Amino acid sequence: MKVTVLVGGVGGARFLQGVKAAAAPGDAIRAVVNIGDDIWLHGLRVCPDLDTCMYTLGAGIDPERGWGRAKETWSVREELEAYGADPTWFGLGDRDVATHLVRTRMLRAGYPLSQVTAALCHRWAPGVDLIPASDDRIETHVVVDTGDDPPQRKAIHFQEWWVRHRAALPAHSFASVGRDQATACPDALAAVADADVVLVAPSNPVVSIHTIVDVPGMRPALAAAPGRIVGVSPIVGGQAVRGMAEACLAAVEVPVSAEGVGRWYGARSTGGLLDGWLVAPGDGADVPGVEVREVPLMMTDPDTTAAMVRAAYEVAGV
Ligand code: GDP
Ligand code: FO1
Ligand code: CA
Repeated sequence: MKVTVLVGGVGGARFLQGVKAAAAPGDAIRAVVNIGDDIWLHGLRVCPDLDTCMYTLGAGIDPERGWGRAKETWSVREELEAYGADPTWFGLGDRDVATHLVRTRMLRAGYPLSQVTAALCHRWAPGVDLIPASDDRIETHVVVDTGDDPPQRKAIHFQEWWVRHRAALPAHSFASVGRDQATACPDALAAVADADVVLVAPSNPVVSIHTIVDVPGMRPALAAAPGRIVGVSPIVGGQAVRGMAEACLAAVEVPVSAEGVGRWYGARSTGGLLDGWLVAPGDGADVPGVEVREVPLMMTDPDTTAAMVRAAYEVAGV
């Protein structure tokens, strides 16, 4: 069986562990990964969601933080701070820096991000083909108030909003900078076009999943996908299981509920994304045109997550 999964960072990576645990020998697992969080820092290209997936599946992740490398040290960060080199609010660990050095060198040599990612994955052997949603540069920016009088607005990089301000600055909207000039990665389109089933991980609906679906070329590919598309809610009991997704949903005026997110994704039969939608027990959602099923959605370990994945396969009929 060929399964393709749309994923962001931590939620996506943990879901992929379940997809791997549910796989039969010979199954092909491909992940289309969000690149909207990517950022140039200190001359290095940093791709947090790709790296979170790569390190998690390659057993190199720091499990407490959920991002970056285990057994990390921070000499580079301390030295950069000593120089007063901005931004000091985003920390690159010493081990992690090696990844960004290799990536940046290959990008500068002209390799597309998808090939660079494949080369980095050669070391980590994640067991999943990690495909960036685009080989082009697309970066999420967030429109916020400056706090000045009279009121003014400005757009800041997603990482500045998320990490520096911990999503506490009210967001008015999100913009995918570079999106209009970008095209979907050909491997991502192929992964959707020949999948037996497409899964939408319980990733951040706004800054992970929507950012992927919004890449030019992705929406028509998903609309035409021969396999059924089944999503998993990241909202359980009316709140995000982890992180600050509520602040993102507020900006796009989507209710923080499994039903709210399901309706926002919409039914594929009416121009939306989904054929099926998994919600947690008790979260019963009415999403017109979508088959909704209640199953436990806590990704406590890969085997528990695998049960969730099998339920998605049942809904998909594979
Ligand atoms: P990020 O890029 O690191 O923010 O990670 P993702 O976008 O891939 O996923 C973030 C989302 O994962 C959050 O909105 C959480 O609600 C969701 N999430 C994390 N753990 C779980 C879990 O165990 N179950 C479910 N259903 N969602 C989860
Ligand atoms: N998150 C933080 O809260 N603080 C950091 O200093 C930080 C550094 C960092 C470096 C590499 C990387 O791959 C991820 C990093 N993250 C950090 C996580 C990341 O900024 C966000 O959680 C995601 O982009 C949201 O998905
Ligand atoms: Ca992310």
